[in-house]
Amino acid sequence: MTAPDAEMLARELDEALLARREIAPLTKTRGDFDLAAAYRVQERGIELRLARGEKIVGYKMGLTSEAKRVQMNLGAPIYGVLTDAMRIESELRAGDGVHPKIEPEIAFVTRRELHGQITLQQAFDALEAVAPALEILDSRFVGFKYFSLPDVVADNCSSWKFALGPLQKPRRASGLAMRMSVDGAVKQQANSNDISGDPLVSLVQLAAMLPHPLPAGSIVLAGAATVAAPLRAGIAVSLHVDELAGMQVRAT
Ligand code: OOG
Ligand code: MG
Repeated sequence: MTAPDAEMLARELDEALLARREIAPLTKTRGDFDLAAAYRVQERGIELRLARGEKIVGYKMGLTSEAKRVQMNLGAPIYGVLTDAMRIESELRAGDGVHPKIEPEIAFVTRRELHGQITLQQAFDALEAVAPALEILDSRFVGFKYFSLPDVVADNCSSWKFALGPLQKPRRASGLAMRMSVDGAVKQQANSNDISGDPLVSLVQLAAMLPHPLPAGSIVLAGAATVAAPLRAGIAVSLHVDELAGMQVRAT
């Protein structure tokens, strides 16, 4: 794909985001494109957001658990960009989205730059903090389904909002029980190792996939441990991760 095409697709997605409008998968309406082209569209889309004053605060890994790969029928880990405008504290308006979904994650904050092939130990040594996290996705595509990996990557991996729980001092986040509840009833349970075999592996993978160094001070979402649940107005979603902390997001 040539540069103007990436620009055009990024604008189409950005307009859908701003208008809260669903569009057909781009690979269906605009012709097939590969993953490399999809990341170029994603990058152009982020540039549009930066031009509106948003700042990059980190990255998210997606499809790092088998549960998510099966739910979305897509095969391989991918990454997207997080901006400050996507971060929420504990409340959001579900009606500001199109078909939002919420999923339980683990987040890392880094204190050193990371780049290329790194070991688990190097990833661990670069940590500033670990936290439970809830990601709220909202695809720009019709029905939030039936899209290909390049479509999802172009759409910044369905990102919309995210919330971090209390930041904890650096620790391995492996082998921790995770429980996501909706209005107090447990909806999803998993082990943190359902994320990439160990959530820290997601950070190793991100460093290897990014075409540039991951800056110190980045927030990194390791990917959802379970399938995502629909987010409707009026519900409260809580996440508890053993040995870390609890957190809650309320949708109005
Ligand atoms: C793609 C984004 C996946 C995760 O944590 O696996 C993701 C999607 O589900 O639309 O954020
Ligand atoms: Mg996610």
